[in-house]
Amino acid sequence: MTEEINRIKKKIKKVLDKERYQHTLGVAYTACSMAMRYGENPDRLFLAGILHDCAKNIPNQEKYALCKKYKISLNETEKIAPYLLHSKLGAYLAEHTYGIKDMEVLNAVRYHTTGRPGMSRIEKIIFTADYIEPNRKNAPNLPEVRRLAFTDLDEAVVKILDDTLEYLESGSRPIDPMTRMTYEFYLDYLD
Ligand code: DGI
Ligand code: FE
Ligand code: FE
Repeated sequence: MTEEINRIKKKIKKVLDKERYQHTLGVAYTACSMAMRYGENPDRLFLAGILHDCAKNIPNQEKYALCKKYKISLNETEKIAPYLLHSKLGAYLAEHTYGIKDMEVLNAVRYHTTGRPGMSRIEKIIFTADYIEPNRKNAPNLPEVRRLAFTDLDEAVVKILDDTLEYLESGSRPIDPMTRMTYEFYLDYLD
């Protein structure tokens, strides 16, 4: 692994709790394997995986304060569901605190929770690796999504969004318009 990745990995370990760090390593190695499957650069995917939840353990109040300070604009759903903020804020920190310039890596962090229409392959890999990494235990249809992740990435993305939307609807949780837009985009895309 490169010097840069090792440096960032050490920093990330300090800002995450134990469980979140284990999840982060799981995402990094899963994304790395998927990079090998799809002919992407494993280092870029490892780096994106290591960084994707870098803002997760910041207290919610502080997340809002930092978004305001850094002029990160929030939609209505993000204003009421603070746990959604860690992706946008994470992308900002990845760029400005961790010194990442690779735009695709930054976008993979930015859109890892909701996805977005027209994701790059790197973004799709992080979105999927976050859902299937080995420490995940309770997500629905895990065996199927894990298989799809290595056979048909777009189908994996649709399945994850389908299950996520169902989970959010069943609990009357606020749905970020981006999550639905991504789902509809990839559903059309598969036809
Ligand atoms: O940060 P992680 O837990 O590793 O994973 P994540 O960033 O993908 O966050 C997963 C959670 O985000 C999961 O409980 C579903 C939720 N989520 C995804 N899309 C939406 C959403 N929550 C709301 N309220 N609205 C969404 O559109
Ligand atoms: Fe996350
Ligand atoms: Fe995650």
